Amino acid sequence: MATERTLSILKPDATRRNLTGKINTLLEDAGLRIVAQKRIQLSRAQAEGFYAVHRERPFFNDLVTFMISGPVVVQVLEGENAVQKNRDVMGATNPANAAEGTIRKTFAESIEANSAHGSDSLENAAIEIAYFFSGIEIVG
Ligand code: IDP
Ligand code: MG
Repeated sequence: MATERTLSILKPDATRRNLTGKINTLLEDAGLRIVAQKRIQLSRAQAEGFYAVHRERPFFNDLVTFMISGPVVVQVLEGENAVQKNRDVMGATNPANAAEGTIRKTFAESIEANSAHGSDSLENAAIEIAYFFSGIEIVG
């Protein structure tokens, strides 16, 4: 398996409840290294751009409104098989279906306010990382 990088976002429900440290501990304990991180307030246009692939989904407007309801922490995670590993640590989209010990099972409030985002493929990871970070902000 190759060393990969993936984009993670700690969502507004997580920053609001002061959970970023606890979530980072789960990520780091799984072997993922936080090689870039910043706390930002997304604009509506920025959130719409990030989630453009979901534009036709019925929950798109609600999702964007949620994602701009407070600050987020955007991160680049690095490690062996990082894309899938982060998906595993996050758990299923709906916390009701997420496995014990996962971020979403432990912390998510709902299918929408589910505490974390993780890229779903290596190709999308590269696109999503470039959306938020320049090369010199990532220190492996
Ligand atoms: P993922 O985050 O597990 O990859 P996606 O299907 O890519 O899930 O959906 C992106 C985000 O949209 C989810 O993390 C969640 O916040 C929100 N979302 C997904 N499905 C629903 C839904 O059925 N209702 C409300 N929000 C949803
Ligand atoms: Mg997704």
